[in-house]
Amino acid sequence: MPHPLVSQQMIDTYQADGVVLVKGLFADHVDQLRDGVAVNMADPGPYASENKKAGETGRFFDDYCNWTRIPQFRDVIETSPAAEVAADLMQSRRVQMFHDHVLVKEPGTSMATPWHQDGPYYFVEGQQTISFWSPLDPVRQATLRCVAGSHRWEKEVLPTRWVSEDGFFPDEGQYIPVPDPDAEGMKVIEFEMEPGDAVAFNYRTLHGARGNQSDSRRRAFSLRLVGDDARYVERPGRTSPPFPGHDMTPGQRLREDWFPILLQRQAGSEPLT
Ligand SMILES: O=C(O)CCC(=O)C(=O)O
Repeated sequence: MPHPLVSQQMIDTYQADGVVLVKGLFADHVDQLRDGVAVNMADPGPYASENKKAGETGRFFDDYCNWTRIPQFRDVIETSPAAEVAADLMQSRRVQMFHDHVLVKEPGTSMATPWHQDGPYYFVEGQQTISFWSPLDPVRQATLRCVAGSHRWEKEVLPTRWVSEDGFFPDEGQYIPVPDPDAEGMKVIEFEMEPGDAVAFNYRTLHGARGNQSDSRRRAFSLRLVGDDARYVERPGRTSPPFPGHDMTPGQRLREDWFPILLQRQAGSEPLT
């Protein structure tokens, strides 16, 4: 049986569309996550950035890979139902930590999060991947937007730098150009969400978000996990996140001392649907 937050229909939707809403995934952890975001913003890590193009208003802060130093994040990762839900949606026996990401758009932030797939920035290959994007404030217009079925596209979308819009890697040949899903009539899935709800999406799902023109903050916590078929893959340059000194080789599972196993279901104990 899947976790009570998950239905068979959600599993089917996740597999077919690469995106599904998980109502209340972090509902019991909203205050803890807000505290963690406050700690993170007061004491940013080495990868923190302020995403601002010339002429943009507001503040768009993001930072990642802080769960080992921010106890609130570690506790949520270890005690919330995220790993169980991830196993069900990915149809994976194993769930392994990848990293956390905080994205805050203060009121009046004009900058949109550009359309992108996360996969091409990462050194991870595989279809059993999942990112949980959870707002810590109610979201309407500044919610996450995902293109249904894009996780099955044959070629990856060109990864770019969010502010300069330059290609992220020197070699751009192997990617398709960044589409404009609204103009191109693609099926864009988005939800009005309450704090602690989560959008689950595959690393290859094309997604983006509008700026935050509302008068309240839009704090979001993202948790990235991987499943059975995830393997280390070499990219044409430094990945994001980079994890310097990781020492992994192509085809290897992610090293468990850096990316701990959060859940391992025994064969036969949890019938796959
Ligand atoms: O919060 C946002 O604006 C974008 C989030 C995102 O791109 C992600 O979580 O991968």
